[in-house]
Amino acid sequence: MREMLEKIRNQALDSIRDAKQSDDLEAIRVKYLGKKGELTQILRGMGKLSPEERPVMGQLANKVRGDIESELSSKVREIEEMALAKRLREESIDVTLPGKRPSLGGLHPLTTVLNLITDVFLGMGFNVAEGPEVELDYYNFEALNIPRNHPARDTQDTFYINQNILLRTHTSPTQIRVMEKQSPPIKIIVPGRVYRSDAVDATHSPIFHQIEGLVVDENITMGDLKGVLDVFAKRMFGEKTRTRFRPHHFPFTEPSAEMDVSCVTCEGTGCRICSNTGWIEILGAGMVHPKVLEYGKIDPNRYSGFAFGMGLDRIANQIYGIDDIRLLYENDIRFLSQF
Ligand code: 2NM
Repeated sequence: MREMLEKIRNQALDSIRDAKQSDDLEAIRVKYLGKKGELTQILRGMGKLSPEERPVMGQLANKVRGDIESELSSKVREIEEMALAKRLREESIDVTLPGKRPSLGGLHPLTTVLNLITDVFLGMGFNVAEGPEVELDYYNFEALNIPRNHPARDTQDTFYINQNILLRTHTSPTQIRVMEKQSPPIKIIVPGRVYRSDAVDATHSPIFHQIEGLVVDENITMGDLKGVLDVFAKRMFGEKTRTRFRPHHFPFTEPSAEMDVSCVTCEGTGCRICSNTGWIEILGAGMVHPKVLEYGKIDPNRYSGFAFGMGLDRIANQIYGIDDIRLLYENDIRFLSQF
C-alpha cells in the first residue's frame, strides 16, 4: 500500500507540474481527490488493514493528500499570476504615444458677424434687447403701421400659427415691446432669427437673421441716424469706408432710406462683388413714424427717433465671400470649419 500511495503522489505531482491551465488542474483534482478519485479509493480500503498498519498508512495517505492539495493550490496561483502578467503585457498603454487631439468646435460665421456688429453698437452706448420669435400679429404688423391688407404684408408673407399669432418677419416687434415698457432715452439693438415664407434659393431662406436698432430721445434727427450708421460702417468695414443714403420707403419710418457702403473688396472702383457699381447695399433705416411711436406709448410731439435694420446673413456672406445663403444653414462641417 505504501508503494501505491507513493506512486499516486508522484504521478499526481508530475501531472500537476505539467498542467498548462486551470481546467487541467481541476481534472487532476477530480482524478485523485474526487469522490471516485484514486486516493479516495485507497482510503476506503483502509478498513482491511491490520490495526498496527492502519494509523501508519492513514498518516501517509493524509500526507499524500496534503502534498497534492498544496501542490495544486500553488500551481493554481502560478497559473493565475501568469495569466495576469500576460494580460498586463497585452493591455499595456504606451504613454509616450502622442495623444488624440479632441476636435474643437468653433463659432458659426453668423455668430462671429453678430458679435462684431454687437461690439460696434455696444461701443456707442447701445444695449441688446431680445424678444419672442413666435409673435403676435399686432406687434409684427399692426403696431408697425402695417394694417391688414397693407401691400407690405405680401412682401413679408410668413408662417401663421393662427389668425393672431405668427413667426415674426423682422425683429421690429421687439422694439415696440421695449418702447411700451421703457421711456426714452432708448438706445437698443435687437438681433435675432426671423422668418418669411420664401422659396429657397441662393439668396433666400425661410429662416434668416436680422439685427435692428432703435434710438429714441428728444431732438433725435436724421443727422443722428447718418452719423451713427456712418461710424458703424467705418468700424465694421474699415476707416476708409464711405457711406451713401438713398431714399426708400418703409411703412414704419418716414422719411426712409437705404444705406450703401463703398465696396470693401475694390474700395469703390468697381468689381465682381459690387457688380461694378462700387457700392454695396447693407441696411434700411429711417425716422420712426409718429404712429409707431404712439403704438409704443411714446409721445411723438416730445420725442423722435431713428431705426435701422440689416440682414446678418447678407453681411456675413459679404465679409466671407460666401455666394449662397443655404451654406449657412446646412451645417456641413466641411463648410463651417473654414471659419
Ligand atoms: C428696417 C428699416 C427701417 C425699423 C423700424 C423699427 C421700429 F420698430 F422702431 F419701428 N424697427 N426697425 C426699421 C426701419 C427696420 O429694416 C430694414
